[in-house]
Amino acid sequence: MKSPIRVAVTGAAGQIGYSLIPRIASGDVFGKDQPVILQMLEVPVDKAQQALKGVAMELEDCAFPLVHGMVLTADPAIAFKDANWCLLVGSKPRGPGMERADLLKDNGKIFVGQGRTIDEVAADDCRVAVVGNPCNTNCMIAAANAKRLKPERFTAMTRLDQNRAASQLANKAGVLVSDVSDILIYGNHSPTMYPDFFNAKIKGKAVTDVITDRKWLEETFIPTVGKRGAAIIEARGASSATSAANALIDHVRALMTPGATLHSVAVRSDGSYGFSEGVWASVPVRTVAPGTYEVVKGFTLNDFAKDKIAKTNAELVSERDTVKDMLG
Ligand code: NAX
Repeated sequence: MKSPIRVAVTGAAGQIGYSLIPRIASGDVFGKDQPVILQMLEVPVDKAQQALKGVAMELEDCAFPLVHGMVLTADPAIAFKDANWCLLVGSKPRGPGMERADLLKDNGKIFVGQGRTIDEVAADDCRVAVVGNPCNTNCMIAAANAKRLKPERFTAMTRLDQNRAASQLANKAGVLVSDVSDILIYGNHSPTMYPDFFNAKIKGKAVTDVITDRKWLEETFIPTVGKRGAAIIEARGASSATSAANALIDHVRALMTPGATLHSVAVRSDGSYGFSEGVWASVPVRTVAPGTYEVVKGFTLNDFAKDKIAKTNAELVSERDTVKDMLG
C-alpha cells in the first residue's frame, strides 16, 4: 500500500464539494491504490461547519478503504498543512446586483490569503487547482502571493468547458463523445472563452469537414459552450455541480497522467497564442510527468480564432487591472 497523500478541498460543504469528495475518496482521482487524507475547509460559520460535519459523517458511512484520515476545519493553515494537492473550490457566489468587479475584489481577498497560507504550510510537491470563480484571476492572485511554490504549480479549471464543447460537437455530428478529440479551450473561464473547433477532430477528421454548417459552429456552438453555466442554472435552479466536480477530477487526473492526450488548463501565460504574459489563460497542455506539464504550441490559429483570443485576453487583462493591488 502506498503512503497516503493529503488533499485539501475548500468549500467542502458546498455543492461541488458534495459531488467531488466521495470521488476523491473512492480513488477516482489519484488511483485505486492511493490512500488519501482529506483536509476539508469551510468558512467559520456554524451552519457551514455543521454541514461539513454532515459531509464527514456520510464519508464515514461510505466506509471508503482509501480514506486514511479526515480533517475538518475553518482554519486554512490546518487545511493546507502538508497538502500535496489543494483544490480551491470555495468562494463567494455573485450576489444580486453585484458587479463583476466587486466579485473579483471580494473573492480575490480569499485567494490572497489562501495563496500565502498554501505557500507557507503545504508540501513541497504541492499542486493547486482553482475552481472558485473567476477562476483564472483567482489562480493568478493565489500564485502571485506564493514565493516558495512556483507559478506553474497553480492551474485553473477550464476542463468543464472542454467537456461541454466535446459533448456539443458529438451531439451535432451524431457520434460518441469519445470520437471527438483535440477540442481545446483558449482564454478565460467566462462567456468570452474560445473553444477551438478548427483544430478539433471527429474520428480523426477535421470537425469542419464533418460538421459543414459553419454558421452553427461560429454562432451557435461557441455561445452554447460559453453560456452553458447560465443554461444549467436556468434549467436546474442551481449551478453546475456534478459536471464541475467531474471536470475537476478530469483536470487533476490528466495532470497526474503523462501521455500524448492534450487537455485544456488555465496556466500562467508565457505569451503563447497571443495572450498577455502573466495572465492565467487556458491553452492546450500535455502532461510530461505526474504533476508537470508543458504548453503545446504547434496549433495554427486563423483570423477568426485570433479575434476571439484577443477578446478573451482583453477580459483577462482587465480582470488583472481590477485586482492589481492583490498581486503580491
Ligand atoms: P456553493 O456555494 O454550493 O459552495 C461553495 C462553498 O464554499 C460554500 O459552502 C462556502 O461556505 C464555501 N466558501 C466560501 N468561501 C470560502 C473560503 N474562503 N474558504 C473555504 N470555503 C469557502 O458553490 P459551488 O456550486 O460548490 O461552486 C463553488 C465555486 O465554483 C463557485 O465560485 C462557482 O462559481 C465555481 N464554479 C466554477 C466552475 C469552473 O468551471 N471553473 C464551474 C462550476 C462553478 O460554477
